[in-house]
Amino acid sequence: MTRPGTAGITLLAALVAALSAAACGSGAGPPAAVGGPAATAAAPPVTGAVPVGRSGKVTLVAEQVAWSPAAIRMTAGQRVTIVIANRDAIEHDFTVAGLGLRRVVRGERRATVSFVAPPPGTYHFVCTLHPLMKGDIAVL
Ligand SMILES: [Cu+2]
Repeated sequence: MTRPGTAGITLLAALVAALSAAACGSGAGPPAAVGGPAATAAAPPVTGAVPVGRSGKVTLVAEQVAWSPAAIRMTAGQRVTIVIANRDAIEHDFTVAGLGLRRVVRGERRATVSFVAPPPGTYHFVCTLHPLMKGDIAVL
C-alpha cells in the first residue's frame, strides 16, 4: 500500500538530513574537499584569456619581445583567424607546435594565420626565435 504523504515526509526528512550533513561537512571538513579535483577540472585551464568571439578573429601583437594578449580562448571546431602584428623591428614567428603551425612575421609587418580550432585543451604558442615569448590557446 502506497501512502504518498508519508513518502513525501520521508523524502523531506532525508533531504534535511543530507543538507545538515553537508553543512556540518563544510564546517568541519578539510578545505580541500570544497575545491577538489572536480572543481579544478571544470574551470577553464587558462585564466585571463581573450576570447576570439563569434567572428573568430583576433589580433596578437608582438611588441618588445612579448605577446599581447598572452592568452586567447576559442571554441573547438570554430574557424579562427589570427592577425599577427609585429611592432618590433626584428623578426618573430608564431608557432604552435601542438597544431603544426608556424608563421614568420618580419619586423614591422603583419601576417595572418587561419585554422579550425582543435579539440578542447590548452595549446601553447611561442616565438621560436625568442623562447620567452610564450602564450596559451585555450580551446573550450
Ligand atoms: Cu620573436
